[in-house]
Amino acid sequence: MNEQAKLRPAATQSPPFIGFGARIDKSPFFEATRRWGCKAYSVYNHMYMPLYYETPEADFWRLVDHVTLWDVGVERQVEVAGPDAHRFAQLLTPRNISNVAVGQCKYVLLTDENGGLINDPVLLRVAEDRFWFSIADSDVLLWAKGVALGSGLDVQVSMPDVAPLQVQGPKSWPLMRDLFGDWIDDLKYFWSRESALNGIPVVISRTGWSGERGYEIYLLDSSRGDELWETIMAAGARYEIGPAAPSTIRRIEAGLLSYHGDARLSENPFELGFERLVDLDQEADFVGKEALKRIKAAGITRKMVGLELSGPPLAAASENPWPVLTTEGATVGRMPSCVYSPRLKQNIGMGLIDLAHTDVGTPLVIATPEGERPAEVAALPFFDPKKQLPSG
Ligand code: THG
Repeated sequence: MNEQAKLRPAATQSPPFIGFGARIDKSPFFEATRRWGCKAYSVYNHMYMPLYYETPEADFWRLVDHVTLWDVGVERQVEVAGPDAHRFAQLLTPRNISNVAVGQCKYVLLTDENGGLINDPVLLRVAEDRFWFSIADSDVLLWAKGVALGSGLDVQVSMPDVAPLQVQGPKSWPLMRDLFGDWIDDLKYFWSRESALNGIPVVISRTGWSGERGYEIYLLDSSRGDELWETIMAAGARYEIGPAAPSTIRRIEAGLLSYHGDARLSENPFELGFERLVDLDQEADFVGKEALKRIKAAGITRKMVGLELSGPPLAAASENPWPVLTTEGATVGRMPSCVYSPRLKQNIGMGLIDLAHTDVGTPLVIATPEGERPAEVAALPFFDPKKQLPSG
């Protein structure tokens, strides 16, 4: 380190750039996101993912009051097709998917042989013998290919050229009706349907990562990304649409898991409060079944909880998980996700804490980069506890 750098603490230096290059892929909407003023990107599934446009807070208000358009081309589809597709899809997940109808979607977990979390995708049954795992940030294509090789089942595992957009916010409903027709009124939460917009082939699902009412539009012809984006923006002008991205504020309010940040292979579904996504009594086998039976019988030792931090808005984002301590100073967990909610006027977070300290109301201390902050265990989600906004 040179002398000048030593004099300046890291926090006061402007953050370094991450290079753009051929090793990281661009979605069919990438040029549109640049044109519409995306100010920061992250990397997710080996692709650039927009983070925000105006400010994270302004984008949040537009999401909860109006409607926003997100480039989530990073949600790759791992397709499982062939005569044994249904059996193989079941082999990959602890959730019982025996009754999933064509057109239906399910939030599912994928686990490894130890019951550790591989991914938490949305599953779409796009045809009788064709399933899409719409994945979070881990290499499910390679995992699924490996499991398929050893399974002896007749399936093809691939990653088709499909790029989703999310249209999220209360006004997504009238906007989607204007774009696609009255049948949008009948599309139920976690159902999907094939459609087209000016001849652009798409799949529509009523899903999303916002805790608000919303839809996803999966583009099937990647040469027409720009056209699709601009058509939606033009139709959305009367609803005050704006470009945005997965909102950290809104998803922590909703208690939605961010894979790899909040949990990864080292965590199991029970620690994450996902009992409802695990069916140990089903007849079918799935990867991790025996391990999850053992974990359930032995009981978990730590749990994901909500945390409310007192004090003024925190400036620092949780670049690294912050240590969570008891009021006596013993480390009892970590908090990977934390944000200031301008609606709740509170710093809120999610963390994995030793079980003895997870009752709602338990006082704790968070060691933030800005100093120690008193905190309290809170129930998840922080907002809309019955999840009526997305499903209503
Ligand atoms: N849509 C699609 N693919 C995705 C996401 C998405 N892939 C990446 C990431 N998001 C996957 N993770 C999630 C996490 C939560 C939800 C969806 C995807 C979700 N949860 C609801 C909840 O917790 O209230 C509903 C859960 C349930 O059905 O029980 O929607 O957003 N295509």
